[in-house]
Amino acid sequence: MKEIFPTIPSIPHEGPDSKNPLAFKYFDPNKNVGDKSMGEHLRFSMAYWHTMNGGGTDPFGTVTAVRPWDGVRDPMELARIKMRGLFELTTKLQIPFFCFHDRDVAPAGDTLRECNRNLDEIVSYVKELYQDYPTRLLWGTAQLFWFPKFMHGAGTSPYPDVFAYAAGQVKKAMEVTKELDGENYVFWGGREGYETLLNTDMGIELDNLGYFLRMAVDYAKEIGFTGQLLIEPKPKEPTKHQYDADAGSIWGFLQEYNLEKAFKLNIETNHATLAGHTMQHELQFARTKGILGSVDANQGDELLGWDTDQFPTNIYGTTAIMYQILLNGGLHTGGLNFDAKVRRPSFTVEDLAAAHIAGMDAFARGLEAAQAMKKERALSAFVDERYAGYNDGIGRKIRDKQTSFADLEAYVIDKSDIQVGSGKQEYLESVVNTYI
Ligand code: XLS
Ligand code: NI
Ligand code: NI
Repeated sequence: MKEIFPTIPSIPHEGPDSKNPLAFKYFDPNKNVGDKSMGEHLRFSMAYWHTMNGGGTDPFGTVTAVRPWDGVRDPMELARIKMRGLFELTTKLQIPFFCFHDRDVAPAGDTLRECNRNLDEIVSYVKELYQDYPTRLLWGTAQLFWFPKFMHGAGTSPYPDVFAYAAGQVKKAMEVTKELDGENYVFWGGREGYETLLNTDMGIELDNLGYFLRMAVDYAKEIGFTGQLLIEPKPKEPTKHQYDADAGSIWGFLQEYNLEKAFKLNIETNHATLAGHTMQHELQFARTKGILGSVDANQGDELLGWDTDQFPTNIYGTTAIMYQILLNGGLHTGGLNFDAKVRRPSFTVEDLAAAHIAGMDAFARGLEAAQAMKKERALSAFVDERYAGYNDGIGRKIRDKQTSFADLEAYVIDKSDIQVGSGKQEYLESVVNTYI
């Protein structure tokens, strides 16, 4: 079969001294890190929408990317070439998974029935590609934000015809995800929010969104889809405000609609930044509540207030992410999906490969640093010590919820020696630096 990316070789591991841009310096899937191999820890995934469809456009300029399929006009032929391109590129990069939105991979039609027909054709093609390549589906999702009908939202649209269309579209996307053995299914509510409260009934919108997700849970059961359902938080962009703003707001929402057992979160670094949180905060919150499911691996620019979706190359960041993931006992069916795009001036196919390599190497280093930090209890020993007062005495009673305000008053009323310790923030920051 003729290669689609003949200039991209199978990427070798050459070690940190290599100057070859198309080689791994740190990522080595067979290397043992703790009780698992690096490949088992780092379940990387390629995002179809960025890597196959991204052209480098921005509000000020047209496509810059040069791609092997430039000039192919027939939309179904184009869809097939790009899909085969994805399988070839992921295999060469040793990326085991991919993710897609329904409308990324096959052209839309005038009706949902026509969209479904085009999608079915590509899904059978993916099944053929499964015979020749090892790449598999981490998650599928429905694209409920591009077309004009979704301008007011999908599950939160004021218009029932749009709500129904979105339900039909998600139904099909879930069927397809199951057919391709997808390990998870993602909901990202791009337009599930509002532009202005002057025209918005928040009560109807939130209730409808809760009901929409309830029907999705029921349908997953009905068709026997056993993958994990995930919600991806993001506070804004494209809308002014999105209801799934951050991990904390989703946790409250899930509990109100009795959905907290059915969903976990797919947490994206750049979305945490937009929410005014660190990625560690989002991951630690989700982990603490038992809903850390998967990660969209990218990074934002601290100086820019939008979703720049850059490849994750900041080792301090990947270390923090991998530390939380290790404390979570891994991501289970989840993975590290590069929801990231090359910069507009990085227009060559070599840039696509180099960008993924850069992200994979940064995560390899983050994993090793985090594993050492965890093993040597560099932070956890201090944290355990900090809360040790709750292990016995009055602290134990508080943890066991065996006190009243009157008991606690009696305990402290004559105490003159109330002691606290230092938080040692700067010291702990220096400890983390010794692992990076
Ligand atoms: C957009 C989101 C999107 C989801 C999938 O900001 O990150 O790409 O991951 O719909
Ligand atoms: Ni994402
Ligand atoms: Ni994003």
